[in-house]
Amino acid sequence: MALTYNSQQNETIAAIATGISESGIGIIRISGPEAIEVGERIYRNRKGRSGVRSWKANTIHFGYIVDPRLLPEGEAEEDHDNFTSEYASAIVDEVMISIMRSPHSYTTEDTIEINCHGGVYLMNRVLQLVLDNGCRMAEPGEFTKRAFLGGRIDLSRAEAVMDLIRSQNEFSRRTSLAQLSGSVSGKVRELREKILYEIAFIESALDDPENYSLDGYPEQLRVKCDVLVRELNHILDYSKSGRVLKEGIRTVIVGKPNAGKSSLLNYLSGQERAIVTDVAGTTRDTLEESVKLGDVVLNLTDTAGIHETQDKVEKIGVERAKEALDRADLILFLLDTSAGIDAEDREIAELIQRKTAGGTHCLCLLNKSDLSPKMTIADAKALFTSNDQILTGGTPIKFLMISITSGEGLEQFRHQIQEMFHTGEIAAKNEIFLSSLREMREAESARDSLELVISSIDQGLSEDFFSIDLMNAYTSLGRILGEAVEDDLVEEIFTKFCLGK
Ligand SMILES: Nc1nc2c(ncn2[C@@H]2O[C@H](COP(=O)(O)OP(=O)(O)OP(=O)(O)O)[C@@H](O)[C@H]2O)c(=O)[nH]1
Ligand SMILES: [Mg+2]
Repeated sequence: MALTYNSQQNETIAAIATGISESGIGIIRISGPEAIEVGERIYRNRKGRSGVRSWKANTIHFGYIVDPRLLPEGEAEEDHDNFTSEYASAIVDEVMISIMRSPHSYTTEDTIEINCHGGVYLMNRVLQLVLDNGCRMAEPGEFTKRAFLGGRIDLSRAEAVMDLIRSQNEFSRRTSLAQLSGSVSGKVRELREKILYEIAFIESALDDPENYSLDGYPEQLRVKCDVLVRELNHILDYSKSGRVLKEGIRTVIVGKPNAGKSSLLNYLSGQERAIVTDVAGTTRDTLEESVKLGDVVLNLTDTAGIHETQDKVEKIGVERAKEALDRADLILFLLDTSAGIDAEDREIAELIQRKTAGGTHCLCLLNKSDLSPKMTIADAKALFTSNDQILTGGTPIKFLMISITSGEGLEQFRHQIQEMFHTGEIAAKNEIFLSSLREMREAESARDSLELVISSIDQGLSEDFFSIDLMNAYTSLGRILGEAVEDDLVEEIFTKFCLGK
């Protein structure tokens, strides 16, 4: 591992490890080489003795936090029969203190945890005493950073700790726990080992051609790289769905004026959130609302109908609609079947195709099926197939007849979304996926490097070309685990942690 302990590691740090609120109990955590000394200075038992230094690891002790400045010198050396009444003014709180000794603690350093009474004032007072007696305030995430630097957890698990603390629903709690247990790390390690084996094989063969033959090797390597690329793509696919489950699907409703966009938003949110009228151009600004749909949350944006307009306010609305379209994971494209397809629909379809070509999902909803329809699903499909080359490689668009008024097709609509993001699948299957964008970027770059190996093989290039890209793939995957990462990346990740963790 490229990282080693730096000077900062020699400092002892402290922070309130529980939330700062009017709770029944709060924990102050102290970690580092001076932790036990700090405890020695500010802890006294019923008889007024300290003795933290002699405590066994993993034990917990009742006693008092005292302000040593208010006690006479040497008082801790002897028993006091009435310590609590005699020195009442020096006692700050009645506590339980636990001790963990290096390397058997979360940070791998000596650690003291003071369980004091909760309450903002009291906890801050105890913390201040701790800081006055030999340590400094911990930075956000610094305890977990030390756990990582001490080699106790890898980066993937460190990030899982942060996610776990922040998790807001059952799914995200479960996946963070899975990541914490090392399932992601395990998979990434497995892929890395396979790559390393190939690097080692090529190196050996180049060094010692008599014992290792490269005859027929490129073909074998190609098959192996193919499998690795597929595995990484699979993980990436699920990772995107996983993010969607955790954070919700950024969904934009687009369509020309009067198609029924606001009606759809109201239907999904179960309330009259947006104004609906038969006047084209009712919605002039974007409007947001989160709704739960089975397993997933849709972060919906209703937009102003996209069309050519001279109206100043409407123009801004149309611009905003286009911006929302750019950011979306899912586009709900509404067509008004009672009106028939026109130039405005074509213009929107073109904007959408650019997005689906880049992997954005799109569901085309042919609304108002209760009225006499002037278009079919085939007509709607024709909006897109006119421009075949953009479609290649993109996400296929799905089509559905619905009526918000009569409810036709709305059940299928819900189903379709779950299917598109295969959310039911991952929630049920305990699939492995990368939960942070950082990890996904690294996995993508590993996949790209492996694809370069394949193309070098196809071009008949020599073996040393393979090694370079294999090494890059190996390094990228290593970064997911935090091996050989630059210091500032570590800095960036850990400052995202909550204080005291
Ligand atoms: N018959 C019928 N009418 C519908 C349906 N969905 C929406 N409408 C009506 O269509 C009109 C326009 O609906 P909105 O939801 O305001 O349409 P919009 O796309 O938000 O329109 P703008 O905000 O102007 O861009 C309203 O009168 C709705 O009641 C449907 O499924 N069937
Ligand atoms: Mg509207």
